[in-house]
Amino acid sequence: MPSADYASGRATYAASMTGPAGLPPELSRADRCLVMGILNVTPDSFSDGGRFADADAAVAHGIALRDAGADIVDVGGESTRPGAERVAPAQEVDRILPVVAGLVARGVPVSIDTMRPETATRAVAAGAVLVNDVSGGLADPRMAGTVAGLGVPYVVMHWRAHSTEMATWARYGDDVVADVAAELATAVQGAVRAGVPADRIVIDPGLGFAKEAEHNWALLAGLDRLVALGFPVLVGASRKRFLGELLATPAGPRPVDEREAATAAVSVMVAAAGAWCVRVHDVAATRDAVRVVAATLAAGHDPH
Ligand code: PMM
Repeated sequence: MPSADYASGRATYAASMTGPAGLPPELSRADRCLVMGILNVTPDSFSDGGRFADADAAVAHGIALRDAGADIVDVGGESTRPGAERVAPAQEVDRILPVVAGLVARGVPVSIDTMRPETATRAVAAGAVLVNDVSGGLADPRMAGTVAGLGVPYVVMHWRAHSTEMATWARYGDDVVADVAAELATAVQGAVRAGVPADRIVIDPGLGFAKEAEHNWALLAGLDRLVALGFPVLVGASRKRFLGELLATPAGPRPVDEREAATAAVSVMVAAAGAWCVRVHDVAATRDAVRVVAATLAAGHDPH
């Protein structure tokens, strides 16, 4: 575990941060946690919904994310906020395709955030280099096989149910980390059986998805146990509700756009625990944060 044992930890740390096989060389670095910028091309995402629904505005924002330090920009056309209804498949493709193509044309590495094989296929054909499936293959049984055929890395997130009903699924035993790890292992096995090479798989605890605040905190506290599963780990905490609840005042939860310092704090913790990548809205703060972690861990390497 790399977080506390700085003196002997650097090699382990670098190894745990090694990304999935199959990424372009510029994303295959292992000297710090990578930063994934969030680009929701949706009218209804909880934090940035509606702001980038127009393709030109979305492409401009994706370029701004890259310029602010994002290693990769995650384009999504379907909101997964709690309670969200599903978008029609054709509409999802219509939303993401011009944005993926526009960013790829400008040299921005793009991942596609989708549960649908058709959307993944179209996005990869347009140049996306990674498929980020919040359902970990559970929403569509064809997804893992499709990603296997596309030959790109696959993010398998912990997920139990669609947004309209996920709140009722936020029930775990005494050890939520063990439960999530076991369900992730099952999802990973499904992906491997469908043909995705194990070394192309990334796992993600799915903070906020069928999880109450206490579950999210426990997963952050136990992130080293997920890292120890041996797959690159992606974490998405950015601006999520549990941060707003933590920082609430009598007036209510901390507003969504005032959760950046808390988000950067999470980025520090998970980078120190060996996460491969963090998925955030405010790229600049987290980019600085992961560099601080990397410099600290690198300095701890010198034996005296
Ligand atoms: N969270 C959201 C969407 N996509 N993908 C991954 N891999 N991990 C996450 O935690 C995740 C995700 C929801 O947040 P958003 O509405 O800000 O995109």
